[in-house]
Amino acid sequence: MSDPVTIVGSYISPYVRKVLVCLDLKGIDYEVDPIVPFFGNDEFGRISPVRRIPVLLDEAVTLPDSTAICEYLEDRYPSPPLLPERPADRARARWLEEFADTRLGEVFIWRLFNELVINRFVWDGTTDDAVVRKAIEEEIPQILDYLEGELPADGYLFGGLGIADIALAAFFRNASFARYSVPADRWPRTASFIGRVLEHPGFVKLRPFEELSLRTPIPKHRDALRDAGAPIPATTLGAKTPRRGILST
Ligand SMILES: N[C@@H](CCC(=O)N[C@@H](CS)C(=O)NCC(=O)O)C(=O)O
Repeated sequence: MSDPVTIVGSYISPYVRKVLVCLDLKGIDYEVDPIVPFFGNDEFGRISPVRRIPVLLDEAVTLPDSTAICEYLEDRYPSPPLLPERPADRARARWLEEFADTRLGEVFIWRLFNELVINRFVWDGTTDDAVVRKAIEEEIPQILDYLEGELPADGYLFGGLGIADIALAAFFRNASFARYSVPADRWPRTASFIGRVLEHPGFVKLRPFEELSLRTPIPKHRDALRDAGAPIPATTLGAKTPRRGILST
């Protein structure tokens, strides 16, 4: 039995969530060093040169970036698969994952979540209401109009739960942390799809740790999560004070 995989990154991050659900789906043991974005130490900056979470460490590789990590997991542990079989479906799954990571990341994380949560609780700043309003009135509707035409009325996108389902739903979970939910009267397919995916056991079992992280002061995350039964490793790449990020979006 090899050592468990270590994932560096907070349960609050959608990119970390995406990786943890994939690990769970494939039945791979893991530990989580739950550092909040911006709170990495020098060693974290060495292994994640853009200072972003998640990072995976195992006996074979140290790897940042959720997409690179999930592709590695898929190559190393092919069953059950994260990607469908047909080339056209595989291509579409990869595109929807990319759309989630870039556009949903930009709007749900950098606009909504950043303004309502990170600015206040990491940087002691205030919320720019105009940014939040533009996200809710213009940017999110444009995303939802597109998804409404792409998502299935029942089940998941390509049969079993896969990378595109997981990546998309992971961002809507952060939207819910910012008290946003998809209006089901205007986007019924999207609302029911997101609800269905977030009820998958892989997502459900992360909820207590996400909720605990949200209500616990950042310096106490590790201890609180360990006490609650989260798989926390003995050492951390966390720092006591935050540093501004390297990338702007
Ligand atoms: N492309 C990366 C994006 C990861 C990302 O943006 N992570 C955020 C947390 S949700 C982060 O680490 N932000 C800190 C920063 O930008 O400095 C991935 O897929 O892993």
